[in-house]
Amino acid sequence: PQTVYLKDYTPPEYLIETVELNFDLDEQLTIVRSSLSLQRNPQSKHQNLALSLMGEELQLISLAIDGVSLDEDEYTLDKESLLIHKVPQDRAFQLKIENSISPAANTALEGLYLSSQMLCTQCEAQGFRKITWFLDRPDVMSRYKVTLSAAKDKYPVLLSNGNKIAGGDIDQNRHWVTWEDPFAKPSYLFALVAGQLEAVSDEFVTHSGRRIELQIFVESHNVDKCAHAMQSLKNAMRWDEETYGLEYDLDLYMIVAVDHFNMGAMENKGLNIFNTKFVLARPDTATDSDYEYIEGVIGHEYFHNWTGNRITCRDWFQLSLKEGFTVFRDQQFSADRSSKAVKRIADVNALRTRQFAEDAGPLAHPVRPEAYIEINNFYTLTVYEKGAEVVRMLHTLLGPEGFRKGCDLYFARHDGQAVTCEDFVNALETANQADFSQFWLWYSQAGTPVLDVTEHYDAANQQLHLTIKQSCPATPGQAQKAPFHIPVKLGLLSDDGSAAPIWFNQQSSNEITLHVTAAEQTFSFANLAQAPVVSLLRGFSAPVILKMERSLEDLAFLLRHDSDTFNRWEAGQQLAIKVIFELIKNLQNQQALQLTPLLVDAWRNILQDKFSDLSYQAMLLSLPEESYLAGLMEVIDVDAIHEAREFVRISLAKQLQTEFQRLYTLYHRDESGNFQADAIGRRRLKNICLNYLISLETPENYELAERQFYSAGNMTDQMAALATIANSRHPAKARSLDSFYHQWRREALVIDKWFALQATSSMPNTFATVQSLMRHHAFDIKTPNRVRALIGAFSQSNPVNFHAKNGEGYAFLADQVLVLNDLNPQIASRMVTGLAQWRRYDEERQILMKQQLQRIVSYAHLSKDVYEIASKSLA
Ligand code: BAL
Ligand code: ZN
Repeated sequence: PQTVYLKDYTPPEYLIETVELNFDLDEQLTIVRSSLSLQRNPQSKHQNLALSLMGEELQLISLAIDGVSLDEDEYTLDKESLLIHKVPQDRAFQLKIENSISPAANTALEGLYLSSQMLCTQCEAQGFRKITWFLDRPDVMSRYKVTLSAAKDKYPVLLSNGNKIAGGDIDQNRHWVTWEDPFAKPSYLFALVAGQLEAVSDEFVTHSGRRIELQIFVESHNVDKCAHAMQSLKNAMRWDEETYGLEYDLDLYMIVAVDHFNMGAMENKGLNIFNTKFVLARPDTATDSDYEYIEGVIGHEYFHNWTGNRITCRDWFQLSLKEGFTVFRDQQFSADRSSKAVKRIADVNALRTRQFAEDAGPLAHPVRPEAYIEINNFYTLTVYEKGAEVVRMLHTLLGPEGFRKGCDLYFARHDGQAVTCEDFVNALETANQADFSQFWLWYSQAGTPVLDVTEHYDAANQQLHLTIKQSCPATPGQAQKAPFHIPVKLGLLSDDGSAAPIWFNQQSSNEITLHVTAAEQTFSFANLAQAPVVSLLRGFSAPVILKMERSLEDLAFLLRHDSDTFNRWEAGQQLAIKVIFELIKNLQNQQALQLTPLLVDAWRNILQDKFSDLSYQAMLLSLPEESYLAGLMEVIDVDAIHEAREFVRISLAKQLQTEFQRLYTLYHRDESGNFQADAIGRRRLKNICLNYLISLETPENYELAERQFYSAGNMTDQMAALATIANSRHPAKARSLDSFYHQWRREALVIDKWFALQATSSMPNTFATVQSLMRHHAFDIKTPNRVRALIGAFSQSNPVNFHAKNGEGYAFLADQVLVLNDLNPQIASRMVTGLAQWRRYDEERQILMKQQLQRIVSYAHLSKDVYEIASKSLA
């Protein structure tokens, strides 16, 4: 397969001003008639008389230029393109293409496909070329007019981008609708939907008084699960006006929920298509976290209307231009809508557990990559989540007003254009007279920077000196790294826990941002009569690994007193990590385990302190996840990690049982349907208490879980109880799982949870369960959500069982990857990542994982998607 390089970018040779598409829709055979008004791009340097269009898996019916049909010798057709040998150079011309496609045969879910009984599209990144031949690249922006015709009974609802301008009956059985989108857009934002759908409608009045019609389309049995998505959309529209001054531009905003979707959702202009997972919610079917994700994703796709659609990417290397920025915007939105502290911790937790692993492995790449084989493989945690952290740092460096000024200039300068990450950073620089030339390295250098910090207190001069050394490990293709510009937020604590004034450069404040720019720098702080306790990297002000020797006592002190909510939580995590790693050492040396009273005291304090934000209190009580601990180990020992962490969980439960029970009883009440932050907090706190309590494996705690499971009126409580049961030796485990399945067998999204719960159980017989679930009649390998719930959850979120020493987990995953490869390459390549980190394990596991990767690479019909991930993992 060929590699595409950023350095080879050239402007398009032709532009397409307008596109008229006519679809004769049918699930077996759809006819597409496309009429393109083309002309040579004055910016193009080529003198080619030919026109090359992208197209895959299409059947050509006819071709004509300005009404004259083309003969077969006037064009060349191959698997990926249509080359018309000669087209007019000095004037605009009309190219008409007629072709057919087969939606029902499309299992890759790119282009036009069938999901349940509905026809829908997914065109990002390069799906449009599976609909018709086109200049399928984001820097070709055109105005679209789309006519859909279909059978009335099967497809009563016909949707596309923009505004509906006409429609009618063709005959008794077929009808048609025409849509027009007044805004020029790249082909990846095209969408159509046809099906038996019901609309849930509402409206939004914009800041300038325009009335926008809002519609969420779902299958009829889901009409009762749209209220939260609709409210989230209205919240997002208001928030973007208030925070960024951005107003919606069309008169209609539509969202369609589909069962089969490779991604979470898609921001098609005026017609978002969503995975049902991020739309549907009812208190009894969706957890509190589901509600939060839905609001976040609805916001994300809405925010794309400006950051992605009005201003789009010049080429796919610039993906983070729209994704990093839009993730940052959705994070800000969710933080404003819920608890800022909890949202930040959740985002950092996800970043450190998953993106840091990507950045440290064979698939590491810069936020703005320079080469790819298959662009679908670059919808990564690095492009999205690290990209968002990079935008967050720009926000920190400029402050909220400066950042907003920069964004205003970006929108004013580039509206209607396809631009680069440089254009974005340049707008922020110009508006603020800032210099981000060194900061730019965050876009171009891969790998997670490491900060090694040492402190020295000089009692005689009452000064504290902090020496910060930065380094960044080599990543594929980048052996050496230049120093980054890293904003490091700092606070100092006096020994009574209050803030010690920070005297820096003759000025005093309670918190400052240090600019770390050199390989080694020392910062000095004056007027400190006593050595303060340092609180560094507050709010996780940069996506770096902080290394600083700290005593358990200092960490416990910060956990009690730090006024920065992120660092307070982080101190508890660091404390638990230190303790767990000591225990891992003991396990590896076959020594007896003992839990230090210091951790018990720290956790007791959290349990006994008063918190206004109970979700935050629950987070403080959570132990670091096994996958995060794994990332910190030189050679990952999955069994020791699991055993040590379990030992801590059980020991804390034993020693603090009364406290856990007290809080459980205090907050266990039926508040189903109440999604206020305080009710969510009560559920979170109670459920983490339950999680500790059930580890004791006593009949009364087992009963507590079972009672909660059967009496719960909301999915958060039911799921939390079932999760503890499934992850234990609870005698009623099989009965509870069966009962749950029968209760929810008609709700696909709940059944996904049922699959995932069993696939992630750390109990010893899980692999056999996974195998039998693969044969369960509710399992369907053609449904991405189900694949992620079973195969994805097992291989990516069940370290002890997936990494079983006999290699059965690895062989199983490779088997499934090869099956998926032939059906849906995008999903297949996502599953390969379970094997990518093979170098991090012991030698025996390395050999077994590598064997499976080699087996995958040698498969005869390997897709580009899977080939790229598997071969890079082996390299
Ligand atoms: N653009 C692909 C889906 C998303 O990031 O919104
Ligand atoms: Zn996005």
